[in-house]
Amino acid sequence: MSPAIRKVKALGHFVLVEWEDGRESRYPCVWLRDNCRCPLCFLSSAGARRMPLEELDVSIAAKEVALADGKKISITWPDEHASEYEAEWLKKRCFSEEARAEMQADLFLPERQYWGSDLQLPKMPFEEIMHSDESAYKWLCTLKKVGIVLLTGAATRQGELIKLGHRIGFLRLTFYGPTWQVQDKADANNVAYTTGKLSFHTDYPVLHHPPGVQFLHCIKQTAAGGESEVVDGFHVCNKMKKQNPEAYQILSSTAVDYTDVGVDYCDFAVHGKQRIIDIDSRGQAVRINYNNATRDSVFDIPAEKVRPFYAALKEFNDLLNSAEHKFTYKLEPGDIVTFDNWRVLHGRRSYPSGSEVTRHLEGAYADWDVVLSRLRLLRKGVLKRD
Ligand code: OGA
Ligand code: NM2
Ligand code: ZN
Ligand code: ZN
Repeated sequence: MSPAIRKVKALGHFVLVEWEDGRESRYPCVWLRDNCRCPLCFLSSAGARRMPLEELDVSIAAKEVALADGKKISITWPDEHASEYEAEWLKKRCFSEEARAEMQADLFLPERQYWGSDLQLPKMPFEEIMHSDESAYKWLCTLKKVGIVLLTGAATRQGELIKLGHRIGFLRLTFYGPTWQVQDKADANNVAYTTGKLSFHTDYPVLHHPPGVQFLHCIKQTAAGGESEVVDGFHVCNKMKKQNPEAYQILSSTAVDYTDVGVDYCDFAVHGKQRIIDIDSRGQAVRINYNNATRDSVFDIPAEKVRPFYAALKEFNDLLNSAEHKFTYKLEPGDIVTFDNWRVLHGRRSYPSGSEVTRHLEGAYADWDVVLSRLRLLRKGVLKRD
């Protein structure tokens, strides 16, 4: 699969590589010099650049280029510094639009499978993903693509999420602790710790880097009520952008104040600002930051913009709750729902309150950086590639 080079030549501020299949790639000289892999310029044990930008001449051009056996090119620079680049390494870094798109897809797995009430909730045995790398890889791929996977058959005691954390690397600590207990509590420091209904929300939008992934492990489930609801926030955003572009614009540009003050793992006074819908440069939703419970009464926008904002939020909220978009299920003891907290909004139906605990979930967070890191390492092992 490693590609061979037929010809190489210097042309102004570029080096042109012609591949065996006749295709051509153009590499800017400044980029080549910056990415010299020699031990002076590059610390291979860290996979990191040693050469500081101060030493880089942005107008540099190759003095001499040569091909070594089709698998490598060598470049001599005006100061006689010599660099070598392997064909495979160059191929992956080709600057053509197609090659860049392919590399980015490989790195960040942007593929999405949108869903509504028709969701076929992906399920996998907990023990299987804990022991098999292939299963764990499949779990994380599905989590990224679909946004939700149900793990089944975990023990019905606290501590299973700590184990799941070790499986990926580590969990994300927050003010609610390394893991947290969702149950009815006296003087609850969060609406989640009551028996009340939780409307569709993402967790922790008060944090400036909200947790990317959430785990909820059902230890005990109430007989009546307590059902779970989920909705694909990105799918709903696509709909809303079409249906009401002005409202979408308001939600994707207005910074909303969030607040969370209390005591749990330690005391906290957290304030943050987030747009309800975070978008990329192409206007595509990349993160939903919406929890109506922690949305602050402080609202930093001009008075005349307030009502249009509420109208837009109401429209978004209505779309989230539409029967066509939401999926309802009920967690059973031993289930662990794992979902993309940047994409999937979740809620719960209320359940009867009483003197004893009838429902108990243990929850935990992880960051997408950690989860995707594990996914890439598992992929390397499973597909036997770099
Ligand atoms: C939460 C939450 C869901 C549930 O704790 O943030 O959404 O089913 N819980 O209790
Ligand atoms: N809990 C479940 O944004 C939030 O307050 C989400 C967080 C309490 C850890 C709830
Ligand atoms: Zn070098
Ligand atoms: Zn929640």
